[in-house]
Amino acid sequence: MAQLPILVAPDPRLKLKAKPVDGVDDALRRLMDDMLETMYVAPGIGLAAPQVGVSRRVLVIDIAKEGEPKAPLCMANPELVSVSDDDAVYEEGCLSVPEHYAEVVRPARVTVRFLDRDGITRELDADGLLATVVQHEMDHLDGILFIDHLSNLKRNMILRKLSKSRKAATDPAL
Ligand code: GNR
Ligand code: NI
Repeated sequence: MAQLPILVAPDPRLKLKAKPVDGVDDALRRLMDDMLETMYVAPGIGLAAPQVGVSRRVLVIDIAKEGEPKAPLCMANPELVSVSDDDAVYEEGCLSVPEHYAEVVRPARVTVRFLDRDGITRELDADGLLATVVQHEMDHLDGILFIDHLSNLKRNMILRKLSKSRKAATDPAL
């Protein structure tokens, strides 16, 4: 397995709409495994392929807490089959928006259909944190970040800080 570099906003590659995969082959399984390792090391509870520069509809999730057995979920070509009418609010963060957190409103429950690591079509009913993370990761596949759910003022404030800290890292004179 290998760790992959995670892109940080504002990076134009995070804004692209990712393409579906044709199916799950060994190369795609390797990508899923590398994404899981990258996510566990970060650490994070989800990761979408566009965050590692791969514009394909692939994501991984593990919301198991520290000390609990790992519970990795791999999804290719995920689609929302249904969403609840009622909403839930969670404080979200993103590995591509480091050190910024904000409350985001999303449907409280979703049903998602996807290809698993073996290429088998599955459906998953998610609520609570899992429902939020599934939607957060699926947003990445459409070039949407959690900050796109905030007011323009909050989003621009965060993006300005991120480009400043990138410039400072590239050129300490700034
Ligand atoms: O690690 C992550 N934590 C998190 C917390 C609340 C809502 C969503 C997330 S996903 C995030 C990892 C990430 O950036 N996935 O794209
Ligand atoms: Ni994210």
